[in-house]
Formats: sequence, C-alpha cells, structure tokens
Amino acid sequence: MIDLRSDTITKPTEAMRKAMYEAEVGDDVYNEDPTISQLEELAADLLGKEKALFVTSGTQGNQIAVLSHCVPGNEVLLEKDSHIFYYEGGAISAFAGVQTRTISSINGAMDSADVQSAIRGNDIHEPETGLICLENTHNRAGGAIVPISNMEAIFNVATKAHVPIHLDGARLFNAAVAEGKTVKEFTQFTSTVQICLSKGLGAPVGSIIAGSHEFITKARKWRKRLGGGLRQAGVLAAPGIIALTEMVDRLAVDHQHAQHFAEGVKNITGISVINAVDTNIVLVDTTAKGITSKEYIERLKEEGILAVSFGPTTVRFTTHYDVTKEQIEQALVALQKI
Ligand code: TLP
Repeated sequence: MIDLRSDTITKPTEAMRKAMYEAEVGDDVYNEDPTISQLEELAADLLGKEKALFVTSGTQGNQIAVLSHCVPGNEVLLEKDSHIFYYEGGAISAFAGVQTRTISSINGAMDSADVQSAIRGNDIHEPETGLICLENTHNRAGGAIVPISNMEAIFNVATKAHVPIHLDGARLFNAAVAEGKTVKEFTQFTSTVQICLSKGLGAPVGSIIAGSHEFITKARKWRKRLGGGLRQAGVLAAPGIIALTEMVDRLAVDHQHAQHFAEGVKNITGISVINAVDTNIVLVDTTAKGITSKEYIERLKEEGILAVSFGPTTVRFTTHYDVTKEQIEQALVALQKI
C-alpha cells in the first residue's frame, strides 16, 4: 500500500528508535526527566518563546492553549475550516466552555479587518473575546501557507484589543521550510503556539506548546488535569529531539513530491488539483469524473493507494517521509488507470 492519507502515519526512524532506547528518564510530573527538559528547552528556543511544554498530541496542545487563555463564557475567533473548529470534536466548547465565532478566509488567511470587526466591545450583552486562533499551514486549505504579513496584521489588531493569539502550527515547519524562513519569524506574531512532532517531522508521538512562563505554568496544570502528565516520558522526547534537529530541512523533499504528484494529476482527465500546493498536501477534485470522493477512494484502495476524503468530491493526498518518489510515480500510474 502507498499510504498518502496523512503525514501522521510516518514511522519513527532508526535513529529515533535508538535514541528512545538510550534516553535518560525520570518522572516528568516531578519535573525530573532530563530528556523532556532538553526537548522543551530546544523547542522554546526554536519557537522564540520563554518556555515550552511537551503534550501528548496536537489536539491536546490546542485544547490546553484554549483552556489556559480563556474562561467559560468567552468567545474564541477562529477560521471557519480550522482544525480546532472542524476536527477536534467540539472540545473547546466541551472542556473550556467557550463559544466559537468563525471567520471566512482566502486560503486560510483571515482578513485582519474581519478579525477586528469580530472582536467584541465592552457591552454587558456580549461575550468577551478570549482568544484568536490561527493555523499555519492551513490543513483544509490544502497545506496553504498563511503569509507572515497576514499574521502580523492580525497580531496588531489583537494586541490593540488585548486579545492573545494562539497558533495551531501542527505543520509550521512545512511553512518555514517552503518559505526559506525560520519558525520564529512566524511565531513572533503569536502569544502561544502548538507544533506537532508526529507529522512530517516523523516522531511517533507528541506535540509542543510554547509561550510565556505564566502561560506554561497554567498549561502544566491543565495538562495534569486532563491526564496528560507523563512519567518516564524521556523515551518519547528523545525522538522529538531528533525530529527538531534532523528532520526539518528534509520537509523540502515532501514538498517536491507533492509538486510532482500535482503536475502528474494535471495530465489526467476527469480529475483536477484545486489547491496551490504550497507544501505537502494535494487536494484533488473528482466532480468531472462524476464520482464522489468516497467512491474514488475505494477505487484507489483497489489499486493499492490510500487517501482521505476532504469533502463530497475532494480527496486529500499528503506526502511524507515514508513515501518515495518512485511511489509517487506508481500512485500516478494508478490514478491514470482509474
Ligand atoms: N490533523 C489530522 C486529522 O486530524 C485531520 C490530519 O491527518 O491532518 N492541527 C492541525 C492543523 C492538524 O492537521 C492536526 C491533525 C492537528 C492539529 C491535531 O494533531 P493530533 O492528531 O496530534 O491530535
């Protein structure tokens, strides 16, 4: 099977497995795991924040951020197809007791004027705006890079209104590598950030959240409340360190593979690429073929290719460390056959 469902499916590299075996560990709830501390210091430095915290998943990291920034009854502003709104099971309402207010975007980038006008005023009838969430790259927009200038414009609006900004940067390193920039250049316009170690960077488990000392103190407490305080977690941090030190630059290869795949799809009748393919995601529309994405995915499976549905006639293909250029070629042959 050629698995293009997600970059979450990558298996830990040999170097990661060796590092897991050799990791020095302690009880991280007591702050005594040296490998966790090393990962958190490295991540805080890369992300340009005072402190970082290892969490079990991207979803948990985003949830802890909302819980730490907001109080029940707050309103959170976020893009209408953002992961936090679309794919986290309504968790921010269930756990943080906040309501959401969604904003449309172009390729994941909300207009700062729309954000400004959505921020609530000082009116007894209205909820208070507790947080603005951004996502970069934007998953449902097809791995689209939200421009730094757009993040800056929203940050300026938020700062004036004293509203914090949380960035869901599950694939922030993809954006940075594709733009030839550092992740800090993006995170300078955020209060807090979540990055996934377990997507294109290849670690088996985990995410990082980063922000001020004060934020991380609150976040640590929320992580414990949610049952995410881990004990000898150094075995999970060790591959995370490799993810951040050895796996970032090679994301460019995944981007080349996505480009190559998209070019190939353009030569196949009945299907078309509908995103700009900024990074490692290709969205393919099946409308002209007269079949649904689910039917198309079934046909793909028969040919040994796995992909996911992203709408009634949209199929998402994601490139990652465990897919070679030869497999991309094979996938294109299978698509041609269908
Ligand atoms: N995204 C997954 C699915 O949940 C859709 C995927 O295959 O793309 N933020 C963003 C932008 C994400 O894409 C994801 C995962 C998460 C957060 C959540 O990360 P995990 O899976 O670690 O909870």
